Amino acid sequence: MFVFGSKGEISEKFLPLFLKIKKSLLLKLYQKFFVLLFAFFSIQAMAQNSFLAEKDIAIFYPKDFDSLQTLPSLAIVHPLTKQRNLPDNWEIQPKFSLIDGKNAVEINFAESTDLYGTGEVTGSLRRNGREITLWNTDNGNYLQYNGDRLYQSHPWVLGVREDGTSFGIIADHTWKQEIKLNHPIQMISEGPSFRVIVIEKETPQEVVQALGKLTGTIELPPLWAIGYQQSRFSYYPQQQAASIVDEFRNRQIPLDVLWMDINYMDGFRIFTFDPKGYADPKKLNEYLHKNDVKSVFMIDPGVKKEEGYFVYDQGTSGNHWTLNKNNEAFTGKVWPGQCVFPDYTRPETRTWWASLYKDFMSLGVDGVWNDMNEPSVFDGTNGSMPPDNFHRGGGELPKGSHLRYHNVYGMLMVKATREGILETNPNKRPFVLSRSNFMGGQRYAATWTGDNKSTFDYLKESIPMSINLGLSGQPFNGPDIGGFSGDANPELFGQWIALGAYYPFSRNHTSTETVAQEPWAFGEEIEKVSRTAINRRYKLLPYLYTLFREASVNGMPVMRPIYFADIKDKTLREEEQAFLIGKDLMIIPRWAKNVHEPKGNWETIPFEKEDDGYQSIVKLRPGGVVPISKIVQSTEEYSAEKITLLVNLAERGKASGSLYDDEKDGFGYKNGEFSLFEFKAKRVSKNQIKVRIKQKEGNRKIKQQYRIGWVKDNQIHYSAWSYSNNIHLII
Ligand code: NBV
Repeated sequence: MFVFGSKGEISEKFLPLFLKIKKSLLLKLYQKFFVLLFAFFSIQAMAQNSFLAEKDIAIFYPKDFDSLQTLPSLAIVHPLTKQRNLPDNWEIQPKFSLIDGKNAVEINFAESTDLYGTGEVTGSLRRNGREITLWNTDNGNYLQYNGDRLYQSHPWVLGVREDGTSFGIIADHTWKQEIKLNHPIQMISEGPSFRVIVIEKETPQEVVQALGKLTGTIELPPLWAIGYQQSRFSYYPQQQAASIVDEFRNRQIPLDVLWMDINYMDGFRIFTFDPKGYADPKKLNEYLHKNDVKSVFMIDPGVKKEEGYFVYDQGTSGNHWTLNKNNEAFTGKVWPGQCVFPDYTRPETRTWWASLYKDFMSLGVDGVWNDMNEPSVFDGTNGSMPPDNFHRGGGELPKGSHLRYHNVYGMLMVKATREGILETNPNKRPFVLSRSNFMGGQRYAATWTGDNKSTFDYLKESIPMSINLGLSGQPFNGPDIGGFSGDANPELFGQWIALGAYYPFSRNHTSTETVAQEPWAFGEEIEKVSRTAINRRYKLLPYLYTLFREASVNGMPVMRPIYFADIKDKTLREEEQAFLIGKDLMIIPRWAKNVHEPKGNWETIPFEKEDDGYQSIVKLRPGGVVPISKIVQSTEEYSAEKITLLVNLAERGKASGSLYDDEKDGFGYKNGEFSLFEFKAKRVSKNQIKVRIKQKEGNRKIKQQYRIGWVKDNQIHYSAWSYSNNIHLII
């Protein structure tokens, strides 16, 4: 390599040495030998275009693979170097081909396999037969394209075979593509040929964890981001925003976050405030904080094209805009009128974008909501930028067309947003919510499923959507509770909030000019239903936080499909009304009919004495121990110092669970400032159980009181509170 130049000739540096020998014949022979050696290895490399990067992870390269066209991967963060040859019996063998002249891959699989994943798409949980286009699209009410393309792209398929063994397939590129889940599966790109990654494991849970390892997991969110959140397009003026918080506090309905939609801006100019309605955002944030509520403000990517507006001026002088095919800044219409759009593929542009958050965050803003980042362009090609727009790239990213980078526009935006927030508040965990994203984007932002509608169908559909996002690597997601467009009604809202308390991301949001959707907006009965549902979420905080921690460590979704409870039971594979939260709780919405429940004695947790007819049925897995706490009005008040352990013994008389706790925010946990407790319950005699509590990980010590809540035959039997590590209960 060092001796020979690119064509096999001796490099100049070494020539004098060889000339000294003065044996030109020898030289020629020597040269030939290396050329032959080189050719031999090249042929080897061609033949070995697939290999194992890990025991159960195979990589397949097409023959004409040109790494510059698809790499570096924006999804994969784990190194994929060759460890071993692909074994002969490797089952899932992608076949590279051309379909209608497009670069594609075809994958055969056993007929009886159930397919899931493919990210954010409408429709049923089981994806077999679906044809999905990966082209991030602002698709209000999911009406266009039959709901087959939405705001995010996940070139990812999870296959669960009859016996539960599972595989995962990644088409590792960002170009526009189609996934046809037929026999065979076809992944058809509008770009050049691409590599394919295949994961092969014993269970779907292991496949999803491997996906987390390859594409990264969420960063642990601040605890407040797991609380209940209230939003609307838009609370205006800021006094109204403050009064919403007052209502929550006066009515004793827990609340953690209030959201500020675009109307807070001055003429929709990002990073500005409306001088009339939001003249003093700092004061609003202070008021919210005084009431233990955090604020999240919206920032869109479209920058108003207007000289004298500081964001436009800075971006123009920094040359930050995405270019059109004529090499000029692309302009398109969004909320503020004619806009230009940052080219987030440029590292300099990301740094500049991040810097904009400094003054913004210092007003006491707690989190950022990045909307419209597909990007949505009202008068653009199919509602976005034309595919022949041009991104300049930089650093490791090559330059390329919008056809290549469209699907990661939002992802690169939120990467920069997150960095900006972190620079301003280095000791706080950033929280970013993004509408658009790409596989792996869970590393930077949580998501919601965009503009749904206030109808029962959308409520129902939210469950398989959220589950599949979780199965595609994004555990921190949820829809607009109550529905975005159209008017909710008391019945619908009651049902929705009673379910929404269990979404990983639990936020009520509605559009402008729809009926109000705060929990009290539908009368006393539904206010009570809402309070009960939200109270339940706060009771479950210790369990939920533990699940978010798990998601951040190993990529397991928070919301899981019922079939995760028993992967061999084929009757569970299509269940999409009920779902699991973690592995121990099953949530059955009140309207669900003919639910396929997993076998075994799942005990219903009787949370309240009276049944209001709306609350979801929550069942505890036989063998599960779930930590719950008392109701608090905000996570600020929460503490893991007094915990009830709900126990449902498995047939063999045992159960186990865990609890994660830390400072709620900040990065101390990365240095061991956290506690992870393990609970082991055991039947001592027919009427007697004991639970042993042990700190398994972390250096944080807290003084804790526990009690057992033995869930049995629709009742909870409580022990006395105790500071001991061994608690007994006799009933
Ligand atoms: O910013 C306004 C809305 C927002 O409320 C919604 O959540 C986003 O999905 N936004 C879309 C812009 C257009 C809505 C018609």
